[in-house]
Amino acid sequence: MNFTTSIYKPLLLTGAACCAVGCAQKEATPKRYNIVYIMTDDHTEQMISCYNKRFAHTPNIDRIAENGVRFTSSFVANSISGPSRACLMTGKHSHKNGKVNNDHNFDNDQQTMPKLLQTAGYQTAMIGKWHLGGTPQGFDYWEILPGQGDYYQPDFITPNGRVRETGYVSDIITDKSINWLESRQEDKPFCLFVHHKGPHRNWMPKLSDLSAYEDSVFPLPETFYDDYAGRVAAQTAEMRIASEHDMDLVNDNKVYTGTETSRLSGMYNWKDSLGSYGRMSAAEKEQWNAFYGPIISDFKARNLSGKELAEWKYQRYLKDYIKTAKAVDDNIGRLLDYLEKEGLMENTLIVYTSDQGFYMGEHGWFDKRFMYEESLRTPLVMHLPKDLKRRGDVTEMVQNIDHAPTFLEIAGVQVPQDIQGESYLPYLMGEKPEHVRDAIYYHYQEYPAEHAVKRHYGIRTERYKLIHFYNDVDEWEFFDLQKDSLEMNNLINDPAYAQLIEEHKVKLKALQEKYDDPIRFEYQ
Ligand code: SGN
Ligand code: CA
Repeated sequence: MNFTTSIYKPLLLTGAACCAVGCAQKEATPKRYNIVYIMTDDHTEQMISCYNKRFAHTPNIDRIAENGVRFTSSFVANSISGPSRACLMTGKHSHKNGKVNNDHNFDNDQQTMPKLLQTAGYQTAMIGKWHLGGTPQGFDYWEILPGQGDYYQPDFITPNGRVRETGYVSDIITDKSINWLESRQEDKPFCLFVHHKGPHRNWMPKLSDLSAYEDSVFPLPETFYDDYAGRVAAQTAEMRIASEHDMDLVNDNKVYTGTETSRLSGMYNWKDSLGSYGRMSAAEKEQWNAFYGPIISDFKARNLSGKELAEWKYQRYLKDYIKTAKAVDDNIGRLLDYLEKEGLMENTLIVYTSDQGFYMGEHGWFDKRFMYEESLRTPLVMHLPKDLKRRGDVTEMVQNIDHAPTFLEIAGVQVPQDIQGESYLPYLMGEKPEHVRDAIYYHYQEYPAEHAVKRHYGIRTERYKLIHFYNDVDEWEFFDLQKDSLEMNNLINDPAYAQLIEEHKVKLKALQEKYDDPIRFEYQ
């Protein structure tokens, strides 16, 4: 499949684009919309009210979707931060861009979408969580968090060195984004990447949000007490809320009075002045402790164990997570207000997404990594410029490798042949692309590592999912998502599905070949 030809055509037909690079004739006027790409860290569909109203209220993310589109089948190619960001930047699967796990270095010298936009005359800026290592390239302006960054008094790495800011990270990232918009050249289109830290672990809310959602009692997911029968890799994963090893009372549930110790150290060592708690000012710590103090006393007095303890941790986890996400949503509102005030809504594509989905107690878990729905999915909603007519739900399958070719098309840049993603611009224009995917490919490789999720690859079609866990195991899983949306019933040995499983293995092999993944299975 030649993606470039197939996806480039619809835009040319509307007369909206002409290649800005290497094109002799400019017959058509490129629209060259501005792009504001907002990405959070670990924010999952279940916790966004335009996807699911049971838990959290996210009025500003909903506001983006209201006048635009909501993708209902949006997936990542590798459910972990660094690799997901590399997929965004390159439009390629992890094995092609080289960033296969969080530890691996990203080669910043390679072709990236921001570089191509910059060459085509876009002003580009990257503010917030980078998580690719090295020095960002292709941006006129950048200020990035070191590693995971911190919630309070975060450091930023800038071209001029490292600076420590005062305040809460989501507010600061938004201030920096608005400041950059204020100072940009108004006669050129721009692409701004706003990459929030929130709501990443260890879910530290902003002080003014501490009391939000305190009266809520969240329903337990149906699969909270999953016994992982028939799913071998799930049995050994270390991401259980109920486990004191996996979800730590001190680091994660804030049960800290000054004497408790935690297995988790480094930046989350609360005693360390560089740790996330240690970074708070004395006044901030006082407010923090005044809030958590009574919760901790009550918890200690109840001496919980077993299911009661697991459910207490679940309730505290959801509260802290949702409060942390609230600060992000409030700040998205602030950014939208600014864009509205500046009259930028009509010619700007505003994308809201996350680097992957997350478990909010489903299968008893937190974290991500698995190819199961909660973490394979990632929220994706967009406000569209006036001339992009589509509204409502886009149900076709899209993946995070698709942003790069889409943004390039919008900028009128010829999409390079080696980009593996497919532009979703035709959907935004209310058209059908020439090629509609019937399957997405996934490959996760961070093992052995924290949370102990085995390496695996697989495909998801509209109705089915085939996964192969490999490396130190050799386990296949097959799910019928229509009959078993919670993925509890592995059908790999069910004779009734044998034919379908064979067909999916053929399809998986074909995609591994098409994407040229060097790690493939031998089909016999
Ligand atoms: C940290 C977290 C993990 C998380 C990874 C990757 N541990 O190591 O729970 O899976 O980041 O997250 S913590 O104790 O340091 O919080 S990612 O989103 O950046 O990939
Ligand atoms: Ca993440």
